[in-house]
Amino acid sequence: MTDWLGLPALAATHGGQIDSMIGWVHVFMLVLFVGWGGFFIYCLIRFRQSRHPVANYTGVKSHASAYSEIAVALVEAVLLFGFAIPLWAARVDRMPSESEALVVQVTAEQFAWNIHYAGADGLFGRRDISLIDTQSNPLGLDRSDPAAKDDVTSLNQLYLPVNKPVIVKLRSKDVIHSFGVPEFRVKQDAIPGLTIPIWFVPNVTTAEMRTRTGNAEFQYEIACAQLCGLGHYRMRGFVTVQTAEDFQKWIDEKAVEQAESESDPFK
Ligand SMILES: [Cu+2]
Repeated sequence: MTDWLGLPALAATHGGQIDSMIGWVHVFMLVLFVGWGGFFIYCLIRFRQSRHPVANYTGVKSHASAYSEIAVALVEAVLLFGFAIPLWAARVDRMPSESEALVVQVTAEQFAWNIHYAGADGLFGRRDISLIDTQSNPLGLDRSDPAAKDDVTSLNQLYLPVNKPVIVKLRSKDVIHSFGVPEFRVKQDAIPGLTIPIWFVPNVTTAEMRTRTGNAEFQYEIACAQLCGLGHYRMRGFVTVQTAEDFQKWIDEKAVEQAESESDPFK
């Protein structure tokens, strides 16, 4: 229904509602544009100087313009209270419970996305600012914490299972960044000092999207959507949406790999 808007391909369950709202806003703006534009042209002709050499200080007596203003305000109120606010409320109030969702911590920094999974125990390991090493441990994860043993971290590569709610807990190490994935219809600022949760349900795997778009290279991209410094343009992350089995395989392999490299003193 909203194909005419030329929006990016849709790959999250809530996106249809957002698209239809964007569609309605465009339809309404088109009606206003044609309406006010037509009225303007009508006035130019109707009140032209050759027909009205002397100004009329009484002006128009009809209330038509006031009524149309009221109608516009009503339609805007319907868009706001009927569509936009309920949609937003569903996003922020009705979070899925953490037990039925995949929780991922995403920490933005100039100019990268640090991804952190809790691993099989579902507990995120301790993070300590004194352990931060920009090359080997950008999150300052304390591998000696038992909860951290099976944690998985990755740089700019977010792997997600398809059709499962994902809660992303967004943070920033330095300045304001913004986590934007157009196909998921998600965009949220990451603010230093705050942990901001966002959630969505990706419903199209990367492989499926590649067949659908006919682009074998297709990747979901996390684009930083706030100008965050000189390297802003290269602050890109990638999302790979996989089947539940493939995702499990990926995270299990990573967990083993990272636990091993941590226990190896000669890594
Ligand atoms: Cu950024």
